[in-house]
Amino acid sequence: MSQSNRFLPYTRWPTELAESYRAKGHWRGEPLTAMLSRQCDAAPDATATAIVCGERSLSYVELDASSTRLAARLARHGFRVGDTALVQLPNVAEFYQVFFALLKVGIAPVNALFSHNRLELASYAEQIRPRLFIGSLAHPLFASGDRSGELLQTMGAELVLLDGEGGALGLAHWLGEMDVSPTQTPAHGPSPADEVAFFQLSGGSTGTPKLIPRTHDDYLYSVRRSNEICGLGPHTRYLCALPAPHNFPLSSPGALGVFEAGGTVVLAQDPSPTSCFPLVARHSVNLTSLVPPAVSLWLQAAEADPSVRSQLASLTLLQVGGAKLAEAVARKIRPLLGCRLQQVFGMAEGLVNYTRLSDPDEKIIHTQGSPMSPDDEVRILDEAGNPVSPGQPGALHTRGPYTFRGYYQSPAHNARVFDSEGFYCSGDLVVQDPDGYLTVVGRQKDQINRGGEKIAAEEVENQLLHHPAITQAALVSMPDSTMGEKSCAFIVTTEPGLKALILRKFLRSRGVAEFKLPDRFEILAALPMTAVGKIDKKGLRERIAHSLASSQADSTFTV
Ligand code: OOB
Repeated sequence: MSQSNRFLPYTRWPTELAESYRAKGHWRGEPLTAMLSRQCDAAPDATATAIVCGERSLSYVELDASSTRLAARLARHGFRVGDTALVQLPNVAEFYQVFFALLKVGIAPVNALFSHNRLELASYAEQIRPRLFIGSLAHPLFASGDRSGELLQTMGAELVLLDGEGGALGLAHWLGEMDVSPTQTPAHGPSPADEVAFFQLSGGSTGTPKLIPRTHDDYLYSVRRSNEICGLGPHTRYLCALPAPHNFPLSSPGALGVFEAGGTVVLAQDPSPTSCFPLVARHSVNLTSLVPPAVSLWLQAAEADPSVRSQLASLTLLQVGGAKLAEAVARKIRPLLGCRLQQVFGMAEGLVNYTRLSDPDEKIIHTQGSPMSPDDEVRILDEAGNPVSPGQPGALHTRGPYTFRGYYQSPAHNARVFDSEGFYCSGDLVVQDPDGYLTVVGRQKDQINRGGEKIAAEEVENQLLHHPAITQAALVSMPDSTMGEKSCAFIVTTEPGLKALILRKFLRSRGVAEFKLPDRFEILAALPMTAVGKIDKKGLRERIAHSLASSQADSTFTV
């Protein structure tokens, strides 16, 4: 097979737009791995720390060399450009070592979140048919180290490397020192800059989690532009407390922004104050990104014990995104945490909006920022597809130099979410102010945003319908003071005594991730329908919101 046939298929930008993005210098024909070589070439003996992970720290030279060793071993093993990998690692240095190694060979990974379970991994594997799986013994699915499990068998990967395992199939061995110089090993990637570098994960609104092909060109541009807006440099000490593969902590500007700028990424296991505050203090962290529920926890901790605030003295900028930040919470950030706020409204599909560092406080508190690129095109449309009047809410449609043009191998879904001009409809309802700043006011897509973690209603409904006693199911959001939204499953059942506990156990047994388990169940005799015969989810949302507000829990609640 010729080399060019091995590139992964993806929906390309039309030639004219692609050329204009090149002409403007957005797309530079550089692979994402260039950020490492740049740091190492600039200072070949550099001992500057790229990553701090627990008691370990990795210099740029070590990060580059270890990823080259893994890449060389994979290439020797027969891996090459156009292969795919499924990776699931927690917030550890190995996540980045593996990411760069795969890019160096030209293997495109799907980086599953650590909270993902059997169902998500199986679905990703089915879509990309990975030749390689890299997981962790720290995950319950692989804790036993037993490689004969059904998931690994059905995944069909030729090579399975586990972090935490000793021996020849342990990830540590593949990253470790080599007997030959990596340069003596067979030539390998990376793939050309306008080909797929890796897949981002869609928050999803359909039954199957969708994959987003991201090219080197588009992703690196988003990182560089994010760095300009957020002011990253070698001085940046970034705390990565959200799941490392997520688009926000990976590229907005996230860890890749830090590597591009020559700063330091400090890894946290989770965004709780107990994990993060000591790390901020110990490593003089000056930047981090959080989802709103984590911000609330930080504020509570600072309010409860003002002395912990001294631990945050080095923090100058807190980015908040992933879900809507309540104004009241936003106002407390500067007085209680002593740092500035930046709102970030982004999506794994592309478009990222930032409030700017120089914006007046009111703009930062009230809006979710404006598109980062002058070449982001945004249209706000009413239900008939016409532009709304200024200041009116409408559906966000966008295209641009780092917004994808199609989910991986999903023609039917793509036909629904892209218009004829290639604008992607994000499913968000927004208002745009005269300066182009967006405020998120609602959502069209059938998704629950549980404090930044996205749940596709249809996926959970399909799983519930596998239960023999459930005849109908509808998952909707319900308001929650800490998470913003939680999920409520309305079900119709032939077994009136069915308990929430049993249903959650059932979903878990089917491999549904913990964060997708409905927070509440309600049994109804029948689901309400709209005039056109669809389940009336708006009605269900109002019903649960009303019951919660009046605290008159309906006797049909099974929780
Ligand atoms: C980020 O990416 P995803 O792919 O997990 O989720 C995207 C969706 C958006 O379409 C929107 O519905 C929601 O999450 N969202 C926000 C928001 N940021 C994201 N809703 C309200 N306010 C915000 N600030 O969540 C993501 C990707 C890159 C940077 C930041 C967030």
